[in-house]
Amino acid sequence: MLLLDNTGIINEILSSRKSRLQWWREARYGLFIHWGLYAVAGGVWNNSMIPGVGEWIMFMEKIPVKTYRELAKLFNPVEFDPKEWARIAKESGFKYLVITAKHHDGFCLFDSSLTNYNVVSSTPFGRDVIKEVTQAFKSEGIKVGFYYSQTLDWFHKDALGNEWDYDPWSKNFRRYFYEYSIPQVIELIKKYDPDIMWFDIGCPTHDYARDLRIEIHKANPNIIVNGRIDPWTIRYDFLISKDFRYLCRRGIMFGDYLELHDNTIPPYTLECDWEVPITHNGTWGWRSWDHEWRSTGKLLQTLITVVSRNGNLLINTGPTPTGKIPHESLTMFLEIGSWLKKNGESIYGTYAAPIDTPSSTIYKLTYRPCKSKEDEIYVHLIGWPWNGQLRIYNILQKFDVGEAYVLETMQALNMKKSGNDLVIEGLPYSPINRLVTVLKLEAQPKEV
Ligand code: FHN
Repeated sequence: MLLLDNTGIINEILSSRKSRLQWWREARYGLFIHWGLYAVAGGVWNNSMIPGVGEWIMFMEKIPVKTYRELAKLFNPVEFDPKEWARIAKESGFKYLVITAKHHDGFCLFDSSLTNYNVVSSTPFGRDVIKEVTQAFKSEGIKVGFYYSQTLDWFHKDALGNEWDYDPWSKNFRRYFYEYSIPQVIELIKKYDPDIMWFDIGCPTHDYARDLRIEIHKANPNIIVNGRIDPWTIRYDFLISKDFRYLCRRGIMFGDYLELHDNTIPPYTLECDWEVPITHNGTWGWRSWDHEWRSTGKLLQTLITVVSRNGNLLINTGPTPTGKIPHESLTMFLEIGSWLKKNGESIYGTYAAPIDTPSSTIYKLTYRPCKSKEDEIYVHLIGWPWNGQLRIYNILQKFDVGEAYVLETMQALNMKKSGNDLVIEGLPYSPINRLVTVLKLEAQPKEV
């Protein structure tokens, strides 16, 4: 009988996916925040810089729970201002947030009734970060998602991951999963009403993923769930095949979209809904000594490339132990926000263009099909044609192009046909936008 019940709700979950994802597909651009006790350590332990990402320091140094938990007494981010974070995110053009509610170290950034190992009960700070951040971001019209480590938990004796404090043979993962992990996810949903639940690493098997997904859907059927709820085995198959199309077909079952490997941009368009999380420097959680920041241009080109291949980009920042967004992230996110104010229509609500574009071009295309008027094709100039002419390959195979102009100035451009290519003429000898100049084409699909 249980299976029959599940079949009904699973069909409901799968059949409502497309409508649930509509806002998420339009959003295209999200802010990822990794914050917790690891920010206090900042990538340093016993006066040594610890290799590996900042939020894994407990694992890298096999720090005993009784030692690591002492960091909670030092967690007092006196500069934390969730409204400032939300204003920065709004100015930066982010449409959704994903913030760590509980990472692998098991520390909860929210007032959980299932454990005192949380920011309200165990720190001098004593404020509910998830509650305040959720209120502030929703007030700015930004959707809110919670990162939750559903499988790894180095604090909980029955969870996977901590084999330096706990005997692996004495673990009871089922007890952890069904009596702690799922109830805590439902607690987050009922207390804070997120739009996304963002899981990580994957559940050990499909059964765990199915049961978790069913409980989420029962609590709120509108919540979007990322692909890392599904078993990690699927992703490792990919590591062997290296075929992103395979991952598209097999990568998700109970997730709503495919979550690619960290910092992995597929070399071609994926036909499924997908997102890639990327770091801004070399870590997710704050590391005081990590100054290897990707440039604004690199971040923007990554955003454009990801959207041009049907994806969403989730860019991370790891706030400092005092609660500030790192200055480098603040500066570069705002620069991209300024660009998006002038060119955002070429990103939000656009898709991969159905045009066979060679990979070596100096431009990336995005596309918005329109029902009531010509379709819109956006040409993002990653490089610059120093002879004033830009050849757009194969576009005339599928479209008749009526008009072409510079998006941010509305300056009309001359064009001529060259076989199946369109040649834009009369471009100035230097880029119009110092980051990326965007051209807009009004295009009528050809009858096939
Ligand atoms: O182990 C985590 C890591 O700390 C970080 O949260 C990333 C973000 O995508 N996810 C896992 C590694 O893929």
